[in-house]
Amino acid sequence: MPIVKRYEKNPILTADDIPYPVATVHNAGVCKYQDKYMMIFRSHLNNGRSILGLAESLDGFNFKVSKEPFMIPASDGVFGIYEEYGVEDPRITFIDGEYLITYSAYSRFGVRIGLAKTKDFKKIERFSLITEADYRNVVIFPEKFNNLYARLDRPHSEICPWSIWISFSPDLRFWGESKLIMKPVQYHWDEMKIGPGAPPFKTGKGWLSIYHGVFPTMDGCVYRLGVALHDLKDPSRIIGVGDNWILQPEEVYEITGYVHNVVFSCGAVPEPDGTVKIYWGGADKVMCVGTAEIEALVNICLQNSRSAL
Ligand code: BMA
Repeated sequence: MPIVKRYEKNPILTADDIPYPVATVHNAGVCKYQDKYMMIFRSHLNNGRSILGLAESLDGFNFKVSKEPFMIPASDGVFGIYEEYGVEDPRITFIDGEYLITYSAYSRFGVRIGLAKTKDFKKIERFSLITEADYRNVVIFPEKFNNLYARLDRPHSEICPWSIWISFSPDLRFWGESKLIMKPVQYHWDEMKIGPGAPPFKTGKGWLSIYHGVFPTMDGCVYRLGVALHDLKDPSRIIGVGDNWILQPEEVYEITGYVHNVVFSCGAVPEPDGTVKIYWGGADKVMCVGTAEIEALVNICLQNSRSAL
């Protein structure tokens, strides 16, 4: 039995489903909003730069795409400067009555993370650029800890393998108390670099975080997904990291596409029946979904773990 059961009608969205010209639809953040699932996905335009689109669904599997893009690079102000080359890889967190959207903002100055907010998926307010350059994969926890927001992220470094860090903030604007909490493991499926995937969700045993890990081969890099469990009260404490990946590129739409051999997640939706819907981009080209038992993912972290650091 695979840990993540792929939906039999994958891929659930392709560029053909998008009512404006795009080359891909991948790396989507997904959340529940009222009685619907909302998906904010990334698309490469035909010039290689990315924008974000919106789709909604009643069952989490069949999505209807909005006619217009959801977010295109800002044209002026500070966001205009730092989004010049595109916006990518959105993640959604619901907290304090609003949906926070973190995304990678690309420009001639590098990649940094933007934070936008929405209450209704119609009006969107860009709030702040919350990192300097050379950060990606920011996911915000859906609860505060000692009155502070918490986020996981992945800075780039030449000295240290690219690892997962945690930071805290009183207001979502100013972040600090930063600490490296999880590193790649040498000659392991995640040895080259790791990064947060979906925003963590709460389980009885801890916060479950789905992350991606990259292994370099002679045929290019392979992107896979793994799981880690963080302490419920102190998310900087990792209880266990699963030794094995939970998902790797296996289907044709994951092995070949825009970039070969990629499964990359930016969103997961836990359900009341104890399962979680995990969403991932296949080969940076299409959107896919699968389901897993939350308890099974937790057990992977607890029973067959590798060290976090
Ligand atoms: C990463 C990011 C992701 C992408 C992945 C695989 O570095 O750019 O957006 O899915 O590479 O190409």
